[in-house]
Amino acid sequence: MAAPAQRSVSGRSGEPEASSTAAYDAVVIGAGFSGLYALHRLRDTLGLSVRVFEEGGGVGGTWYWNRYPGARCDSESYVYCYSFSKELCQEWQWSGRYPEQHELSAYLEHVADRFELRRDIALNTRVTSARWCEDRAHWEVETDRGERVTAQYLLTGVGLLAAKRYVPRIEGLDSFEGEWHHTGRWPQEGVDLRGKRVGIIGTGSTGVQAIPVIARDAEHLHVFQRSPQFTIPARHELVDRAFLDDVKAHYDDIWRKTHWSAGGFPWEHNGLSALEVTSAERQATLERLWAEGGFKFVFGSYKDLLVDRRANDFVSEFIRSKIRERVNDPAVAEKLLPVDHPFSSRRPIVDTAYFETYNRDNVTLVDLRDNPIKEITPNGIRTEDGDVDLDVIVFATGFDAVTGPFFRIDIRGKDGLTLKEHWSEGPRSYLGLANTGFPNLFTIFGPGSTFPNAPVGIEHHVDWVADCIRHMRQHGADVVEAAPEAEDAWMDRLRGEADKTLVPLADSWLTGANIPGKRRQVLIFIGHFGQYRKLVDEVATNGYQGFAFASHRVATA
Ligand code: NA7
Repeated sequence: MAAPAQRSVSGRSGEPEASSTAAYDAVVIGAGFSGLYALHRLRDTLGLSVRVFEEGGGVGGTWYWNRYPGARCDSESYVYCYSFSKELCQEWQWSGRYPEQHELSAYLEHVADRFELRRDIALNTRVTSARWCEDRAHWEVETDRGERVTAQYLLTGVGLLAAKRYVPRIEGLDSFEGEWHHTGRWPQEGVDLRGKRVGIIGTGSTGVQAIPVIARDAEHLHVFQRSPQFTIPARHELVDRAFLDDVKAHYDDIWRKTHWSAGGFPWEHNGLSALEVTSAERQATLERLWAEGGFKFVFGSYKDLLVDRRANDFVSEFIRSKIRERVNDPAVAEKLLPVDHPFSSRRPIVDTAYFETYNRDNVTLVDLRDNPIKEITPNGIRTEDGDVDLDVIVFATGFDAVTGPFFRIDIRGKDGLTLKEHWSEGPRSYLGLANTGFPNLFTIFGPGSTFPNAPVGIEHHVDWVADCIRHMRQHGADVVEAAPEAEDAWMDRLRGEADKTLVPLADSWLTGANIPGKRRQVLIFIGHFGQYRKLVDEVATNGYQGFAFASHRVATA
């Protein structure tokens, strides 16, 4: 395969050469789980020349940026990792059930070293624009460091969330005399919260992880809660060295199950409806899953939990009863009960001692539904009921998900059409992988793809793209584009799948409802991951239905 015309190599330091105009087979945006695997797969198995641009000062993507206190993965370590290398699976030792941020970051750094990826990654380099050049059938990519390169293929590995944090506009923030931080851009050197009066806004997955940890250090923690949440206990302690060693002995089987499962985990629902069993049976099942902890409570539970409101009500009420048990003060417990959305209509949350934290003397819950924030003052947060003096404000307020990371880049397809214009009525895609009018652009884990345990979904996408590129090269095609009717049909299907579930009932980043003014639309394919995988794979085996291939060389001959 083609070597780059004028190679611009950046090593560990990530220093790009100024004003380089190298030509690559592929450019990959982002060096998280997606970008690292894409580089390895395209370079080392297809022989392509590849350049990866990463905004962060290290590899890791989400796990580079999210360093807030308590940051850890809520998927089990042994499946929240790559499966492509048996050797890597056997070599790497996870310390426990859910890896903390630093462990995941170390894992991805190790992957970068082990597969010699660093030499093709430019760190501290943000892609600012990517334009499709129809005449030359390639992408022209520019970075904020003045690098200009071309590539036949452009792959985005920008992630669903971390690249575009959301800080709500609250009057007076600029006047605050203490420190404030968003959890998604936590300072590298950390923040010393010992003895400080801390306020945290947001009780999503991030807030739920951060609150118990911050409470241990802070003199006092005020939690500003807008919506109460359902959470499932993590139960780290149930996985030990012996279990993780046993996983290694059975990895092939575990991956086989995981790759075709509903959520990218090695388990399936129990085949039963929550409506067809007795209440004693249901209680026993839920108690057993509750004791096991983690996402199995969702994906290893009743088959109608996520699609039938009546089945869901049993489970939602079960969790509410647990919250009442976990919180000592009944008045506080009442404020913590989620009542405005069904369990799992938002992305489920896994917690460690979250609700018990409200039993501490140094933690105060501020219920923003009764007592909204009026403004931020130099000294803290002013609510309708009065002032809360603070040294530090933590925004655990989430991200402009799915579209936000793309809109930070000026991406232009055929005839100068911007991605923003193409997505003016909400993001579109074919299979979550491709867009009409944007030839040779592949969106790894992009809008309209599934949202399973992330590395599992990412590996599938990257493998699919690599196979597609191989197919093109074998058949003399150098341009691929999704047909408009295929994209339309996929969007219809996406809406149809979402409407079968309870997801549209909740305000969350999954529906775009977390950002004021953002169009409300289910942004991903809500459905069984294994079935999605089968469907997308069948598109390929049936000759890439819905895609049009062309040969630029023939067209311009
Ligand atoms: P989320 O899940 O979007 O949660 C954001 C939280 O911030 C949530 O509790 C919001 O309340 C709260 N929020 C947002 N804006 C405000 C304002 N203006 N006032 C008060 N509270 C506000 O983000 P996370 O970072 O926790 O998790 C994102 C994903 O990362 C997660 O799904 C996992 O996939 C990992 P709301 O509930 O909207 O009322």
